[in-house]
Amino acid sequence: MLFGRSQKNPIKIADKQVTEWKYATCGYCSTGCAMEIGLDQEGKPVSSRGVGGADVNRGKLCLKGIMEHELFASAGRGDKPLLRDRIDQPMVAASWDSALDKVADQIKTVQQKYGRDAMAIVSTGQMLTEEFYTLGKLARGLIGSNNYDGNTTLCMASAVSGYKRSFGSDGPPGCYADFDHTDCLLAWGSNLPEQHPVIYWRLKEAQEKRQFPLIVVDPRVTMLAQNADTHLAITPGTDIVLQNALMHVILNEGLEDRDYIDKNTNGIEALKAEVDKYDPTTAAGICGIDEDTIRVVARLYARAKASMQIWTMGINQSTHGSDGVVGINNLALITGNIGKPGGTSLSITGQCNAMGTREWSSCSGLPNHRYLENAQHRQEIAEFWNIDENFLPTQRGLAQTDIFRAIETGEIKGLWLIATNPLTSMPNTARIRKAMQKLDFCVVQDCYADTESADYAHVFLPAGTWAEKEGVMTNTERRVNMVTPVIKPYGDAKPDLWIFNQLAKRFNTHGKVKFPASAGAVFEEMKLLSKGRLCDISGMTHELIEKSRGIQWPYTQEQVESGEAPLAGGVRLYTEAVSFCYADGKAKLIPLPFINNNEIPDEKFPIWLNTGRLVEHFHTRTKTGKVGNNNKFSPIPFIEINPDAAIELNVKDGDYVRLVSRRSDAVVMAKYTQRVAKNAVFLPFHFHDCANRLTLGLLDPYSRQPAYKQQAVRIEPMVDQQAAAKLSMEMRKF
Ligand SMILES: Nc1nc2c(c(=O)[nH]1)N[C@H]1C(S)=C(S)[C@@H](COP(=O)(O)OP(=O)(O)OC[C@H]3O[C@@H](n4cnc5c(=O)[nH]c(N)nc54)[C@H](O)[C@@H]3O)O[C@H]1N2
Ligand SMILES: Nc1nc2c(c(=O)[nH]1)N[C@H]1C(S)=C(S)[C@@H](COP(=O)(O)OP(=O)(O)OC[C@H]3O[C@@H](n4cnc5c(=O)[nH]c(N)nc54)[C@H](O)[C@@H]3O)O[C@H]1N2
Ligand code: SF4
Ligand SMILES: [Mo]
Repeated sequence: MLFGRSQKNPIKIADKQVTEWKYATCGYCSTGCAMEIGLDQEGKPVSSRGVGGADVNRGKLCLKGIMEHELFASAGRGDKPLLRDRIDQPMVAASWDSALDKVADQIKTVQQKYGRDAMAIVSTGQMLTEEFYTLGKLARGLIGSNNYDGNTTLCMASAVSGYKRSFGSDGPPGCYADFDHTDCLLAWGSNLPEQHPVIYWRLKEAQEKRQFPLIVVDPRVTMLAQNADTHLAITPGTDIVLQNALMHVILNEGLEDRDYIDKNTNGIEALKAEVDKYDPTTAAGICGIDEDTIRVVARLYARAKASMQIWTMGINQSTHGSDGVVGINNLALITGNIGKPGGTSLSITGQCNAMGTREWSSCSGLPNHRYLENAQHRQEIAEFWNIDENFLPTQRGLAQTDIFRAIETGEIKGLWLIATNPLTSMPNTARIRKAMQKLDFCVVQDCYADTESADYAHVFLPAGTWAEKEGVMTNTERRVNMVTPVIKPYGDAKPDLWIFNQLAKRFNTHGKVKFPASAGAVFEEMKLLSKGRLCDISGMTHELIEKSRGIQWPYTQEQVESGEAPLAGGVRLYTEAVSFCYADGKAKLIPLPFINNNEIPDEKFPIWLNTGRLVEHFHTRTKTGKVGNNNKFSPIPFIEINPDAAIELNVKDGDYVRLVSRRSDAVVMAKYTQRVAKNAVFLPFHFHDCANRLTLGLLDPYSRQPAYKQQAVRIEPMVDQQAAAKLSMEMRKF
């Protein structure tokens, strides 16, 4: 039999007639792939390609990046400002001036009536860094609401909090090049091949050359787990038990790095006393990993010359999220695996510029990792911005998740959402919907007008997106890279930076605070504020960043002037002895007692519900839901279900089922796979009125991040499959 197309003419790919390529950094995930967008003769974006000379991706892109040029003119883009007085009225088109006037007036009204903090601002990890910095100046310096935070609370907050607790500062210490030096890689709750495909490619390439062991901790057989040497299918929410048990073995078998511990850390005695309670036999009973495997993994990790850990949402999105990060850092510190090639604890970040917002947005503090709680930091920033120091609060306000609770209680009356879609992304949709209905005033600033959250807006501000704008983004490995304006914003949409600057004029009536108009000028201002700090970018310029295809911070002016600047910037942090950010330069070892406080399956709700992502979709599908070749892969919501469980329930592969939690229900298709255990299902969270109708969202006490990955549901078969299919379709907006 003949396979292939030998009897036919070869496939011809139509020439896209690209006449110019323009530089950008991908606007989806935090890998930070350098890319170029091809424009045809009319200046229309027609193609995307990876940049060969870029250190991150070396010419590669994944299936989201490769189709990213299709976004600019995709369905649902906002093309003009929209207004209404009440949310049960239709929106009407308005001029920019009247929309911005209304936003400024309403913010002032809410603040006068209910107090400054009654106006909350919720931002994102998906704007450019210059925009983050400018919004921070406006929010903290002029509007003066302390209830200003970002969707990063749903995402990176546990990592930030864990880094701060262990090392005294935020800032991932490692880089992708660590894969080329490591002798052992331990990955916690991270599915690189689907969520960071190009980081995975870097890992795979390194592994093929040097054959180091890959150990994956994940309750589900993810694509990364399928490629692992050892897969530890952990009981959901028990990672710190496993971490404590690994440390138990290491400390009791003398496998720790005593010299490193003595020189660089505080707290080994208290840590040892706690982990002594987690012998492998006891731990196995809680975390579900057998005791011998725990011992083998502990020895592998501790004996390797350089060991690396990475993690993503399987750790962060838990009631023990911050502790899980500290546990990873503890393991790294007791074995001396920080700041050396291949020895690191690297948080894989999420959104394209999750790092930029951590560094510069002032969301939970002040620019460049400064704290509101620190008097000197407040003084420095007040002086630099030319505002009264007493205008700044002395303690951070509410985190994003607490802001929605304060709307419920009436403490917050106004909400400005910027590049985030909480109606789909927050846990317990019904509760969020009710909260949104309580607001006196809501403004949504988004590049799409058809988001579920825009349904609750009094004003909609259409923003330019990604490469319709100019500025920088920082990726997982602290690499700052450029986005250049490839095309002008869609319709009458405007860059977020322009919107912030126009609003600033309406609050800055005496012109005391300077708001530079161009991204380049904003960047120059940020450089001044970064000098001498951990995140020093004073040696960078937009031009140099583009020429280098991205530069890692720290990258100082002194290094550049003395000719000592490494080409790619600061590859690793904490490379010197006692260089941590606590006053004595030492890192903290912190004991982590385990308290099981998750919603655990029981008789009524016997199945673990795990939620997460698919390679073809991004978040709430405002973007990938509109790109044919992304949406086609999974246009409808589904669960992964173990065939043994399905057969017992009389559910066939492809049947629609009803998932019921203590919050609500959702109708989804059942897909058979042995990737999930018999007592668990996996549900992608990308679809509106689906996964997050069911989630509980208990919060981590330190980071206030929701536990999206652990909750209990039951599965109900549905008799009328046609009606079920219709229901499932109707639940989605697009
Ligand atoms: N294609 C695509 N890529 C993306 C995104 C996207 O939406 N689509 N989003 C980006 C963003 S913002 C983020 S934050 C990242 C997220 O990237 P990842 O965190 O890699 O993705 P998730 O699917 O959310 O969750 C990762 C894994 O956590 C596991 N997990 C669940 N419970 C536990 C547990 O108790 N312990 C452990 N150890 N693991 C557990 C899940 O089974 C899942 O496989 O992806 C980024 N990249
Ligand atoms: N059940 C469950 N829920 C989850 C998760 C999970 O794993 N499970 N993961 C959580 C995580 S890690 C994250 S990061 C969140 C993401 O949650 P969200 O941030 O709410 O989701 P997005 O769809 O990314 O929303 C971003 C919005 O910004 C808009 N946008 C994009 N670019 C621009 C721009 O340049 N300017 C402006 N103004 N708008 C822009 C998009 O159109 C979109 O509406 O979801 C969280 N929710
Ligand atoms: S791996 Fe991430 S940054 Fe790279 S092309 Fe894919 S979505 Fe974009
Ligand atoms: Mo995220």
